Amino acid sequence: MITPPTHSGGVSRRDALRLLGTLGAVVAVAPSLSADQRSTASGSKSEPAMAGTTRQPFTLPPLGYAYDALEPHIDARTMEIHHTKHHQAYIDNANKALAALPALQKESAERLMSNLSVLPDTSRAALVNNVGGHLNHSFFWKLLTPGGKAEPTGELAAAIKSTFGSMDEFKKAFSTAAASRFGSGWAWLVVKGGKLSITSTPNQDTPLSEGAIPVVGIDVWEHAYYLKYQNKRADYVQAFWKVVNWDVAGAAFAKA
Ligand code: MN3
Repeated sequence: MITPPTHSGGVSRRDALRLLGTLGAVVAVAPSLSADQRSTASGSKSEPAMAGTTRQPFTLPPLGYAYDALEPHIDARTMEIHHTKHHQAYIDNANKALAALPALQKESAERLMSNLSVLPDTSRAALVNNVGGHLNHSFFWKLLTPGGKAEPTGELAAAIKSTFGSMDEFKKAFSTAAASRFGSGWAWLVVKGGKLSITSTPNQDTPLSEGAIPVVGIDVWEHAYYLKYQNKRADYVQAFWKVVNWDVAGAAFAKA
């Protein structure tokens, strides 16, 4: 069992499940968490890398670097449209869907995506697409950086080596997952069951919904690369390795 990554501050898995059970019954105020616990659970202190502006209403997080900062690997126009149009649209649609669901409005994006069974059937698809889209992109921006380290260090480096044999073998397997995800989606390095593994998800599904915690993720929707790379997704995936923020990945791994 993996504790969902939002529960960084004294909220047990059991409390979280009890809370979500209550939400499932559509009670506006969850009695099992104090206000303090709740703010810690979705708060800004010691958040995992996937957290960010995940409290509602969701807002567009700043990139933390200029749109052209990842050139020539990811071009400025793609970054600007991806951030201000695509990510913003997920946010707007997520907030719109949640406006009709007051019982869920205090929940972080991570918690909603970690517990899909509490979402109403009629809204689940919209929430997975749009809350998931917000969460995935918030993580993705943090995972990119101009001029980062070429490779991970420390515990993540050791875990990659022991799991995949070498950094090269890891990159090869991850790139294959990214290339072979049919249509739109993501490829991921995750921690699941205490172990590193590579997976991919369709659309904006997040590994959190499968009990896995993202460490590295790449957006392989065409909107992420088409202006520069057109049909050459593999070239985009190769370029991605030049701009990975291994410090962020390492912190996500340490947290998981
Ligand atoms: Mn995208």
